[in-house]
Amino acid sequence: MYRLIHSADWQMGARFAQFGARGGRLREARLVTLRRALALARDHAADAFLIAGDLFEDNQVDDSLVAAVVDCFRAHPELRVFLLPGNHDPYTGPDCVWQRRAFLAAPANVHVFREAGVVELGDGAFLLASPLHQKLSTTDPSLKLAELAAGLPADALKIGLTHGALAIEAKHQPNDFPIALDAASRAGLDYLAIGHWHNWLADMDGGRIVMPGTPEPDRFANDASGNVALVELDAHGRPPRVRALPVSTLAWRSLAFDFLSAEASRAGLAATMAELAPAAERTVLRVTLAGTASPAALVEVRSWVEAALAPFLVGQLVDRTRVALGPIELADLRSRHPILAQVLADIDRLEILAPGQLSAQAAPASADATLPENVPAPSSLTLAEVQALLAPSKIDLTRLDPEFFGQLRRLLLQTLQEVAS
Ligand SMILES: [Mn+2]
Repeated sequence: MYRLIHSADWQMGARFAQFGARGGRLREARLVTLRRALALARDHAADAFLIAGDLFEDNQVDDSLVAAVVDCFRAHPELRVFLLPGNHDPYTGPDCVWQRRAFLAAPANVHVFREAGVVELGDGAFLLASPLHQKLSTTDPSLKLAELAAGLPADALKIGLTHGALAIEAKHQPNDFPIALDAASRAGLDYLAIGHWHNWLADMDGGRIVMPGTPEPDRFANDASGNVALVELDAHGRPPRVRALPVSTLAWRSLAFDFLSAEASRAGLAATMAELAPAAERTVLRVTLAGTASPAALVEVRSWVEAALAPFLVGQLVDRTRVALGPIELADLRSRHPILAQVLADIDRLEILAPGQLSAQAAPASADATLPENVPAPSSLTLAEVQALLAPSKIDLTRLDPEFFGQLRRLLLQTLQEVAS
């Protein structure tokens, strides 16, 4: 029997720019995960450790990171490690990551497939690899494996290794290295280890094509990532036994606070965050604020959420609220800052006129309805007036989304508070 660990899409060096300086913590976690996966390979007495492309985020990653990754492999001399250049880290010649000093001086257990080729694994088993040499191509990289397989004994156990999108109708780009859905059986392979997509996918071509997904989650939406595949192969022609082994270091969680039900939101959020607290150092947590809030309520909730996020490895606050003044605040603003009040009313009108938001047409009158009678209601802009106003600055009304209007209101009200204090 031949036993291997198959992984892909580590994307070491991924920047996670959306988390600013804290992105470094996510990069470090990936090395921890790689060490864990290698230790699992040892514990399961695997004969080989395959990385089916995109070990690195790109060919420009730091030398120190490349050295740290090679050191992970060096710590397991008992394990044969086979690395395949993918579309993120294609083998493109002297300047690519695979030609760095750390790889040119790599230990004997590390094998990089710079070109397509076959390695004899022993016991009549062969590993056939088709690496990528560019970032995009309409050619199926598994065709190369069929060519290589044709030169091997028909009854030999054959394991393929390549990288690309599964050619599922309407689910892939034509230039994304489309791999035929029968690529393994077509080439006479007993197992085809591929990488590219980030969720676990193991039911193609009679279970002979496996995409293990990224071993470390990289977005809030990934629901089937965080694994490597443990694969057991008995003999040529026998179906592989494949099992997902969880290896991820970090968990990504996304929570919400809605001002529509502020009290229930706060209680629910507090309870969930308390549940997550013991694993705070291993959790990437996003809290999205939604609904309509007064400036004072928003400041209070923001500071509460920010404090609650502090213990987490990465805490991200996404503010999608709409700032609204209550009747008394609005009346006060109109008497003391009539021009600003008019600007805010114009922003409300603009948002209503922005296409896609016409359903809110009826909404704006509500604030005015509760106004004291002695406060004059602002006049409303017409669509023609708005278009005439925006035309000279070439602003396209359709490009102004709710987030833009939210930021605009916050900025104005913030400035007002700063000026007032
Ligand atoms: Mn890829």
